[in-house]
Amino acid sequence: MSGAWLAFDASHAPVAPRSLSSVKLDCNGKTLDLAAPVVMGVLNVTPDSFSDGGKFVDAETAVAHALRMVDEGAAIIDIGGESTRPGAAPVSEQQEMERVLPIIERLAHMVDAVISIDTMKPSVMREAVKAGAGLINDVNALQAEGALKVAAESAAGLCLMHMQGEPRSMQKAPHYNDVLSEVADFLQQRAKLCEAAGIARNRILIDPGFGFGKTLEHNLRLMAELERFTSMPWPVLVGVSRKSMLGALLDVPPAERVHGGTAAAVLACWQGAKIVRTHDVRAAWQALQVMQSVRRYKD
Ligand code: PT1
Repeated sequence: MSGAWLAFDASHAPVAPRSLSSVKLDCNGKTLDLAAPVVMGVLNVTPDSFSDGGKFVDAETAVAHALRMVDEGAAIIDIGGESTRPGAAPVSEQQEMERVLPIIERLAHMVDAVISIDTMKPSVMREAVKAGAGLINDVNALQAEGALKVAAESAAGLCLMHMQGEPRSMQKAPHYNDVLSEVADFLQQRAKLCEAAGIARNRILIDPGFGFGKTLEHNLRLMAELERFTSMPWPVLVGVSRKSMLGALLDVPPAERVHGGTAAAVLACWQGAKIVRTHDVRAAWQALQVMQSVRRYKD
C-alpha cells in the first residue's frame, strides 16, 4: 500500500485520502468547512492597492464592500492594510493597525464569514485576532521575529505562503533551480515548524504564492502541477486574482482580468485547492458551483 498521500508523510498514521474525508479549518471559534472549495474576498484598505487603488480606505465604504462580498458568496473576508503587490513599499505598524482594526471590529459582529488579517507583522496579527479575526494570512509564512509565537498563542487559522524576496523587489530577478520542489519544501518546512510549536494541523493552510518572486513560467508551472501541493496534508489556498501573470497572458489592465482569473480559480480547485482569494467574488463563486457540481460525478 503506497498511495502518494501515504508516501508523503510516513511519520503520521494513515488517514483517508482527502477526497473521502471532510476537511475543516479551525478559525478561532469558527469552523470553515472545506469539503467543497470556498471563496475568500479581498478587502484592501490601502491607498495604493493595484487593482482597486484607494477605493476602500474609508471604513464605512470598506465595511459595505465586505458585506457585499459576503452576499456574493464569500466565506472569508481577507483584510489587508499593507500592499504586497510587486514594488509596494512597507507601511508602519501603527498605520497598518489604524487601517485594519476599526474594520475588523465592526465586521466581526456583523457577518458569519471568517475575518482574515493579511499581515506580516506579529503585533498586527495579535491585535487583529483580539478584534475578531479568525485567520492570519501571512505572505511571509510567519518568518518575522515573534510571528510564530503570536500565531501559536492564538486559536486562529494560519495561511503560510511562499514568497521569494520581499514585495518591493521580488519581481526583479526571480530564480529557482526547481520551482516546484523549492516552494513545496519551503511550505512543508514552515507547516511542520508550526505543528512542532503546538499548532494543530487543522489550523494550517499552505499557499504557493502566485506572483511573489515568480516569473510567468514559474507561475504557470506551479499552476500546472498544483497537485504537488494539494496532495500535501494541509489545505491549499491560491490567489491569482487580477495579477500580472494574467496580464501577461491577456494583455489587459487589472480590472479586465476577471474572466481569466476565474478560469485560473477553476483550474486550481479542480486540482484540489480549497480556498480561492479573489476580488471578484461573484464570478468565482458561480464558477466553483459549476465545477463542484461536475466534480461530484467524477470517478
Ligand atoms: C496571495 C496573496 C495574498 N496575494 C495570500 N495572500 C496578495 N495568501 C496579497 C501581480 O503579479 O496570493 N495569497 N495577499 C496580492 N499580491 C500580489 C502579488 C498582487 C502579485 C499582484 C501581483 O500583479
